[in-house]
Amino acid sequence: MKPRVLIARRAPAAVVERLSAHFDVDCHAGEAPLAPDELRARLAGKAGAYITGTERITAELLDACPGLRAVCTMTVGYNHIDLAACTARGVLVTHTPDVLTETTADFGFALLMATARRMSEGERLLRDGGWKSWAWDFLAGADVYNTTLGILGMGRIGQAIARRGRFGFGMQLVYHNRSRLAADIEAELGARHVAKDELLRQADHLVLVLPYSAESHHCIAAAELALMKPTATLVNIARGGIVDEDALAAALRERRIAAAGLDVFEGEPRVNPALLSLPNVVLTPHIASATLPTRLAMAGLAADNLVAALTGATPPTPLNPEVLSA
Ligand code: 8YV
Repeated sequence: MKPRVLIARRAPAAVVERLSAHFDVDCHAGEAPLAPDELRARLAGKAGAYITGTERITAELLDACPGLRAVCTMTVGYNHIDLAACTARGVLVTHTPDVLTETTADFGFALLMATARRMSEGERLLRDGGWKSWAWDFLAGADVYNTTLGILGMGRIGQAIARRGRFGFGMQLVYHNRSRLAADIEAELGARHVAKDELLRQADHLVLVLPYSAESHHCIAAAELALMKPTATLVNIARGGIVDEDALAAALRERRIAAAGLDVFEGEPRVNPALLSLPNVVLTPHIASATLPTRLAMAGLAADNLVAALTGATPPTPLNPEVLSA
């Protein structure tokens, strides 16, 4: 008998086909994510779960599904999965790093540009018939070229954004990360590691690309925003919960920072109404990795992981490989 797996969100046909060749597949084909109790019911008796960022894997869920052996998420971030609880129960967890790095960095830079140069504001004004004439300071924004790019979280995506800033836009680079980059990478990028407060003070454009955890929850709040330049731009492509959105909305409203570009939100898909009413924030619906080739690559890698995990092979990108050797 083939192992039973759940594909918890609508997935590319090629993925369903590939998984069906190995497993008895239960597909949730609806557009909305399964509610937690539906997810629990559908995962009961399954050996594998193919999930995305909208499915939360908690200790309680794992206890209700003791047959589960692998959780494969089509995301690089894994804050929706209780990794320690999975490891403690011998459940392998995999994610999809690398395949989305450049695409996500492209988007991070696009959001930075759109925010600094007030593109959404300009388009809204034009569509609303508000473009009447020329004025010297009409929609004047912030320069990007030859300014200081600050990056909080210097993993793969942070470094890809840094390369765009340095080699494409002649930017000076400052960053803060738990661990410092190797000296040769710092030298290649011309990146200076600074304390978080210094990063906030120096950046003309600050991009958040750090993982979300209890430690990074609201790590950009009123006190941090107060350190930033009044002309600065803040971009978040990591997770919404990293930023205290009420504090950010207040800072934007009072022009204590110039503008923000947000692709992620604490209660997404709900967006804090305080942000929705502000002109100086560009809002996008969590689409940083959303190109067709990249999403197909992520979906394919998640499928490769699930097939390997349940057929005794070594999954390409495990998060808790210690489960494999146990
Ligand atoms: C995904 C992401 O688009 O991979 C991640 O961690 O945030 C995005 O690439 C999203 O989570 C899709 O499931």
